Amino acid sequence: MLYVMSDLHGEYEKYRKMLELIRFSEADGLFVLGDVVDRGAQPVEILLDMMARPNVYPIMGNHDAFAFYMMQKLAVTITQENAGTHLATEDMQDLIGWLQDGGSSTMAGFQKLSQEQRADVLQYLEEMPYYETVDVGERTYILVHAGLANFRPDRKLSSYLPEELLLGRHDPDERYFSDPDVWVIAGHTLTQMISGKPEIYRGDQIFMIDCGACQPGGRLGCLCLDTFEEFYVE
Ligand SMILES: [Mn+2]
Repeated sequence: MLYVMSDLHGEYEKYRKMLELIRFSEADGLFVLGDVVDRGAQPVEILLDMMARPNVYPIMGNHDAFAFYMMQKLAVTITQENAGTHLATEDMQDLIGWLQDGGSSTMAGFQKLSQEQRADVLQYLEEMPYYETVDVGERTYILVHAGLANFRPDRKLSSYLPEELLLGRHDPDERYFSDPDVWVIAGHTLTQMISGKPEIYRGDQIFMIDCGACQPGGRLGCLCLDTFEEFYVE
């Protein structure tokens, strides 16, 4: 079976419970549509678990991209020579912004790692693709963190800029592709903002799956692309 979930945001316990709930095995596959890190308590634990599973496929989210950017800076070894200067003023402002946007759990988790683990985590983040496509049955799914901003039917997927895929809101009520078998699956926008409910939102050839795992009243949602069964962890 092939599954999708998104916006885990450090909710390691919910992620583990979900893997149990769907009885995730080596025969299955799971796409995680970004925003693994920040906000919740254990983002780095989730990353390490995903890294150890060859059948979990990450896609970059805006929080993952920014954490990668910041952690690269924080991974610099501080010496007497660079101690006063290795974080420039604008980096310091970025750091404060990141911490205010939930980055402290990611930063704390990263700093507990060995040098070797840090290098592995940075490489894993760096190699996250900005989108994937996958065929299940008759359908082709485009998997992306936020959506396809500035969509045009003739635009190649490879022409979208990172910020269009990571931050661009995808109108969940607009139909994008004339081919009825091409569907988009995205996270990033809370389904509570769309339907008022922490449930996977099924639009016209689109699924929105961020049910707010780290939000009050939210849940972690997971969709099986073979059966369309929905799973939730409170
Ligand atoms: Mn996001």
